[in-house]
Amino acid sequence: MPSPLPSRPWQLPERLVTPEALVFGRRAVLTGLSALGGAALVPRTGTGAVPRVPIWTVDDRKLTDEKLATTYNNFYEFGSHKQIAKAAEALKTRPWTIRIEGLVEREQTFDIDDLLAKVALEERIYRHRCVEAWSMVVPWSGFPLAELVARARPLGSAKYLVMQTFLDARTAPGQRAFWYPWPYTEALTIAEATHELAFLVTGVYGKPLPNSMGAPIRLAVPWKYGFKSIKSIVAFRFVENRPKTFWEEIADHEYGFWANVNPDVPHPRWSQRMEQLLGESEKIPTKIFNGYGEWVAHLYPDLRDPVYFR
Ligand SMILES: Nc1nc2c(c(=O)[nH]1)N[C@H]1C(S)=C(S)[C@@H](COP(=O)(O)O)O[C@H]1N2
Ligand SMILES: [Mo]
Repeated sequence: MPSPLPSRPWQLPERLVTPEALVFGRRAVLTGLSALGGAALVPRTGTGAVPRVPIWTVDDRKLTDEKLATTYNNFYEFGSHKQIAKAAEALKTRPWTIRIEGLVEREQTFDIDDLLAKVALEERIYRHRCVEAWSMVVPWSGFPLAELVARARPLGSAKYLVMQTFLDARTAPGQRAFWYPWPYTEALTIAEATHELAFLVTGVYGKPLPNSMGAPIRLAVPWKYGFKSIKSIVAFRFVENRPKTFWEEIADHEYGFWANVNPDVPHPRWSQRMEQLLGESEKIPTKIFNGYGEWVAHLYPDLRDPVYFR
């Protein structure tokens, strides 16, 4: 379970100091450490149980209140405002088919539950920083995107991984807005997609992922602005050339491909220096790569080039 990289300040157990940890983490950690190789288990989505011993955590911010995180959302398929949780309940998340396409040894289509039966789920507490300057800290559960990439067996010619959200304007009224380039599409380089922080999420707060947060499976790439963390994914396509993503199609000068968090590179319409944690009154300073620079900066050849931060 512990991962191979050395020295991570956010790694448990010593540094989990938020009050919520008493409820969410520390008890589980103590139980997990005291016996049976991390046996603090809670029942969870898909198959089996998730050890509630986060491999990654956040030690300088409190967990965001569950109710807030699950009801203040961006999910344009259900409306271009934050109160989409109710509308998103219309999405049917079972059965759910996932396609693996493009430059792979063999294209495949499978049911999400078949996939979940094969992967080990784990919990990770990550920061999330929306490009709009609000943020949260949430305990995701899921498995590394690298695991899916490995199972997909991409060809050497694959340079990017493109992900797409479902397309169904009957259930998702936002998709009737014809001026948006549906379906929502995001992409990462293969190096980013196989970075150990890139995480496929199937649960949050120890429960199955609510529709509002992108059930049944969404991405979490915590060093990038939130719009990269695509929700309700139905397809993973390996390609050679960089695709245009949903937000790039709409406004590439505002929402670029790289979108790495950087307080020093303002959005064309607002500063990125500070952020509003959901539920907090004070704004706090935004960190480069959202606090994950030590682990991801090497992915970008020239950190002075602002292109990586748009
Ligand atoms: N399919 C899809 N994925 C999406 C979005 C969206 O509108 N549609 N919004 C993105 C944005 S801008 C953010 S900040 C996060 C919000 O995740 P949350 O609602 O779970 O906080 O989802 C991202 N993923
Ligand atoms: Mo966002």
